[in-house]
Amino acid sequence: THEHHSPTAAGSGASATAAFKESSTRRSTAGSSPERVAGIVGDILKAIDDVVHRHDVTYPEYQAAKAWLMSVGEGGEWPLVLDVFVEHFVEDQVSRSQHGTKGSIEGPYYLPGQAKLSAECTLPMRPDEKGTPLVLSGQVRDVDGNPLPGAEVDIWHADDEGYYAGFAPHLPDGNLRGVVVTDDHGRFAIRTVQPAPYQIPHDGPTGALLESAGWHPWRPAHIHLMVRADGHRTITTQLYFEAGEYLDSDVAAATKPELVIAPADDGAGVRRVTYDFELEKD
Ligand code: MBD
Ligand code: FE
Repeated sequence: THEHHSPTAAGSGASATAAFKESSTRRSTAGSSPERVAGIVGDILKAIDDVVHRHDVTYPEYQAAKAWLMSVGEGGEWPLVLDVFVEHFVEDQVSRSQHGTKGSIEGPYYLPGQAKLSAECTLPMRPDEKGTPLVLSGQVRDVDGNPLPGAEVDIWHADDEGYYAGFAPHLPDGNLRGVVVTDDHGRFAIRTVQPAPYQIPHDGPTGALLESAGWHPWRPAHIHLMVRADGHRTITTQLYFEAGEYLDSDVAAATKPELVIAPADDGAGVRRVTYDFELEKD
């Protein structure tokens, strides 16, 4: 195990909470009318009512749920709980009206303002960064096939031990994160290392829930991306690895067959793969 430098749920949760609150684009209200709020919240409460009746929920169970919800807040685990258990429902709904590359959830560990990198680049990493070298290359295009030069491929992923920079105290800021700008042909080639499967922090209330329900805490190895181009709808997505462990049992239910890549060894110990992104106009 790597417990000697494992970030605690409370530690990474506090960082994720702070990062979310700092992001100016999320501070704006959703702009929903009172009718819409009443409709949505009213239906959530009705759904809870339905569950209470169907499962004949008892007072001790209600009190346990109440205590758990309070501990999630106290432990700073709301970003984790919501992004693991709820975000995929919203992403699925939104993606029904989105053309081009399939999206996936953002999760709790995006950090804006990373180093801008040229189209052919190596992600910032430690000199002794562990993990199989991986080169992800491709092209960003609009849905009509026109290349998008100057598009941004904002990429972040866990290291070979499954930890994210900014959410694990032993990692340097910006490690395995970057904003890659596509060249005149909309192309990019990013050298990095293969991420490991990710175990969500399980020493806090989220872990206690997983344990109580008999669910495992793993996400398959994945690379997060946010692909932006002027005048186009940003795609937030993730790429997964063929035959990867937990592909079919992602605790965050965020995999899609279209997002599974199959890097091949180039004979020199580097795994290479191509993935193109298609953005629709906004
Ligand atoms: C992650 O790395 C992640 O992608 C999600 C969705 C939840 C927790 C950790
Ligand atoms: Fe992740």
